Amino acid sequence: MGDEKGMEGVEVTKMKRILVVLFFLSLSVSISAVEKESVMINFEGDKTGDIPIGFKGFHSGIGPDGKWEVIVDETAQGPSKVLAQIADEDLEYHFPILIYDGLSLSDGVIKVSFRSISGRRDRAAGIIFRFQDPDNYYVLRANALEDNLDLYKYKEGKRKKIAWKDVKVSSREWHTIKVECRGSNIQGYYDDKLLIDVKDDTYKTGKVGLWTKADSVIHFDNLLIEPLD
Ligand SMILES: [Ca+2]
Repeated sequence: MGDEKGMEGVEVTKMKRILVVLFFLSLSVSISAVEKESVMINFEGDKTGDIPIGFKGFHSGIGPDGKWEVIVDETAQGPSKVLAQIADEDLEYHFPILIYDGLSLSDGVIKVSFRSISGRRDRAAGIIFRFQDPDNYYVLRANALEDNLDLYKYKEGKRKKIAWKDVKVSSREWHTIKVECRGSNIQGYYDDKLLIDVKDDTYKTGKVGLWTKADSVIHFDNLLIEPLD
């Protein structure tokens, strides 16, 4: 009897181990599936007037969240729905943010098309990456009033410029910005031209999103999020 009980105990322990292994296997499969999937968001399936599905609004600095909604822009390439940030708060240290809630990214490529519509203080369009919270993240942004591409780090709500390059950024025309990050290497592209190439290891992973500044009214389209191995 004693032996039988012992055997049962061994069997139960084995079964538990198998279940634990299966659990962690399924966990690692689902995590890698999320991290390795490329996402292209063109907003065509979203409802005009709404925040696109899967996104969440925040802000850095002072003032309210931005006002983000899907609108029709006849100048967009191909299909014509785009994402617009239409609030035009006349505040200096104010940064509307819209985060894609679907995945966290460590190494990857993030690219978006944008068009600066208006803004007297700023006409700035940015890609947020390795987002921890609205006070801690990186942003690569182009500004059509300043004609430059800058990379900033936000840490505990304070903004620090890490790298920058002067480049002509016209208003009301479509352009692209792109981030490529691998470990501490961060590269910034404007219209597919490499302009920023630096190292920073403050943040290693985090969510991805879009960013504007002050009274910038910006249209965004074709947000690509591509994890790298
Ligand atoms: Ca579109």
